[in-house]
Amino acid sequence: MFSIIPFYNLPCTRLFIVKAVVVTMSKVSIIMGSKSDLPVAEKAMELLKRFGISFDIAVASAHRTPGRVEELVKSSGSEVFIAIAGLSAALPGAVASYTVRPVIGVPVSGKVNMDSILSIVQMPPGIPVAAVGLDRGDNAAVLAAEMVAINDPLVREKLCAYRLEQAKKVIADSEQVVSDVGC
Ligand code: RP5
Repeated sequence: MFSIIPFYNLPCTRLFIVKAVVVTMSKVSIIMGSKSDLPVAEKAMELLKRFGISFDIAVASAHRTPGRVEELVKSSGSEVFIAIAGLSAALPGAVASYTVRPVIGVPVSGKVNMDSILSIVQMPPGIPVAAVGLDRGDNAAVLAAEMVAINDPLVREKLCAYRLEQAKKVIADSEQVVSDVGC
């Protein structure tokens, strides 16, 4: 996306600079509050790859780099955000404050696990964040895929196949348990 900005405006001289605004075109944007959240993001990336969904990833902290969070959200062309954060996990809410696109918050475990869960679940009225369980980057990816699938039949097919695979595993596990127990 390009925007033309009046730079110097004199009667006979009109100069413009063209400011290039890089807009990322991935379907899903993953933002982590810290590099230490990467293991949780990896769970999400693995499933997004499986579903054939393009994504981008960045580190930006709601507290340490609030301006960067705003820039990332406003320059993202993604359909869905996955925001991953621990401790006083303000990141998902901060991301949601800059967009009306859906934001999925992933609380990250630490010494006190309820802190990040409540920070994400307890958003004030009007600025909701969809919360998944502690460290559940995988569920964040599935939920993001379900949102993308609304307009993408290929992703929908892959989600159905994923469901089927899980159901088959439950049946296989059951048969294994019955066989092991010998009844
Ligand atoms: C949060 O604080 C991050 O999302 C991370 O989960 C936690 C710890 O951050 P680091 O001290 O590892 O950078 O903002």
